[in-house]
Amino acid sequence: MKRSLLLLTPLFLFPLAADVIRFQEGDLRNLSTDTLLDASYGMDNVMIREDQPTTTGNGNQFFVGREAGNNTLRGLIEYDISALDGLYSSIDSVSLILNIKANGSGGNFNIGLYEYAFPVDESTATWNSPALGDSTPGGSVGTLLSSANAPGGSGPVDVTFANSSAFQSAVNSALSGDGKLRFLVKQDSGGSSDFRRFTADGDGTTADRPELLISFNAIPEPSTALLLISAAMLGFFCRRGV
Ligand SMILES: [Ca+2]
Ligand SMILES: [Ca+2]
Repeated sequence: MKRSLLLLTPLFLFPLAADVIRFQEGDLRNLSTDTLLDASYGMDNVMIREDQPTTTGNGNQFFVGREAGNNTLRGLIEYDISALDGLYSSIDSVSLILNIKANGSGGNFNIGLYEYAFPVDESTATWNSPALGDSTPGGSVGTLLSSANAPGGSGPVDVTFANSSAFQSAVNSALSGDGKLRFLVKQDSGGSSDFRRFTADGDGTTADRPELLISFNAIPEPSTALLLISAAMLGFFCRRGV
């Protein structure tokens, strides 16, 4: 074995554990160490609705689905994930958890989490003008990142949009771009009067607000790297019988 390969062996034998950061309005946190990183972290989360096309639905809930009259209800979300800059070497997995704690309408149906390519401003977004540069009523729907079943009935219940390769790609694109990860949330099955009431980032209970979880492989600390290299060198010399 070449010496350079032998030196690297311990890095593969003992991969560093992934860290998890949770992005949530009012609570940016390293979950692996339970360290609060920013208590004033802000995200954008807003409802746009077809029956009120010029109204900004920036409250404590956002509805997704369709209401009586077949009017569509959607959510827009934007997270700034640039806190990962300088911390991560690669993205391990990503998921989004939305909470329901109030009755919606109808039985189970599927909800899609889609990539959204325009800057979300929760204080101005409307059905007719969802974002700067996007003049498509209801928002331009991007790549499907993840799907979830939204159960009928009352909450509280969490709806999880699980990891996918497209979801991870969106995270990597955001990190190599402006650091913003943006979603459009919409109904993908069900009837014309089925909708869910999701807890929005404006809710009074921080823990119920939308949570973005990103698991990442950290850049090794210099001391850790030094330790691994020392261990590798020790192994090398032991094998040589020096
Ligand atoms: Ca906000
Ligand atoms: Ca909001």
